[in-house]
Amino acid sequence: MTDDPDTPADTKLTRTKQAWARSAKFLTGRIARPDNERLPPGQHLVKDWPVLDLGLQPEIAVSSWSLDIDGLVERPLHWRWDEFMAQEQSTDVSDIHCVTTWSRYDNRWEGVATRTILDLAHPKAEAGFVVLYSHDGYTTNLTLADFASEDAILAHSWEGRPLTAEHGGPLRLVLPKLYFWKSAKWLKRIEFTSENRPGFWEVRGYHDRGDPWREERYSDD
Ligand SMILES: Nc1nc2c(c(=O)[nH]1)N[C@H]1C(S)=C(S)[C@@H](COP(=O)(O)O)O[C@H]1N2
Ligand SMILES: [Mo]
Repeated sequence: MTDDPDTPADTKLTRTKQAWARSAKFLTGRIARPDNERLPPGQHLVKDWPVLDLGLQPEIAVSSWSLDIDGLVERPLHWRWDEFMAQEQSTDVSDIHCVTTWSRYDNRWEGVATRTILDLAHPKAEAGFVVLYSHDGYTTNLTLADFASEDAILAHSWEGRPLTAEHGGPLRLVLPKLYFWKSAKWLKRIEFTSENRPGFWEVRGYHDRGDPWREERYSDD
């Protein structure tokens, strides 16, 4: 495994989650039929909102915040906070499904839709994948198609309030149709690539895609 040396991978929770991947914990073998229920197989509902991270929660002031959108795009973008906030705003209400088996319904997010980003940055024809980079050293990978999901949003607010630092503020991705590890907190860079580049959890036994309805928790090997 090759990592950024300062990626804080060796916390107790990180070790536990790697062990879960090795033992395929939580796999129920039930695949939900589409639309037959709201809760994906093997999940349970929570009312609070758990915090999951690598053991470190960076505090990023909006005054020093910026976002880079680069790689295989016609128009690379570099936004300071007020430039980001000046982009077309969207709202979406969605459910969270975390691979550690909790789900939380009806979260109202505000931010900039990933489709708005795609319209502005214009990925090149060869761009089939996206890598997200975060301030804590975390990365995660997506296909361009998943990144472009209609309800995917770069969120700065939850339930009408700015996202707290523990939940990834100032800015995180929210991609409701995949397990929540794909929704990078403390987002700083979005890179478009021609090849798939597995991220932090994807190189530690977690599934490349992570569809909760198909229970794509772990990779097969
Ligand atoms: N930058 C960063 N993003 C991250 C993580 C992380 O450790 N660092 N953890 C992921 C995981 S495993 C989950 S379940 C969700 C947790 O988000 P929450 O703490 O807001 O519930 O963030 C995801 N995004
Ligand atoms: Mo998670």
